[in-house]
Amino acid sequence: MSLTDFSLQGQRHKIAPPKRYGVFLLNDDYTTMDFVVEVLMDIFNLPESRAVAVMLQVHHEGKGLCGIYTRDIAESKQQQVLNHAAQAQFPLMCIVEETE
Ligand code: TYC
Repeated sequence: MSLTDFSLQGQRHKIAPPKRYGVFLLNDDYTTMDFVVEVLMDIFNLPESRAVAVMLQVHHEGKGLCGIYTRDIAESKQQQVLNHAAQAQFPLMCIVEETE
């Protein structure tokens, strides 16, 4: 990962860009397709066509990427998904993984 050089009050500094984290949905047999599409549109701001494509990828392949964010945002999105699913009594699982 490339470092950015900058100087502050006459001193040189290097900062690394923040690590990026992928938020993924996992498949299950109970959560409805409509609910997953709604989550992808409302929480991950995907247009309906992309939301349907990601939902079908999860349904067929077991896992699908919803978005890539800094750690705080990724964990906040994950929590929003888990809260929304619990409220609707669906077992939808959402995980966060550091990207390479
Ligand atoms: N497999 C679910 C069904 O057939 C749909 C589904 C898709 C569930 C994606 C979870 O992350 C998921 N109703």
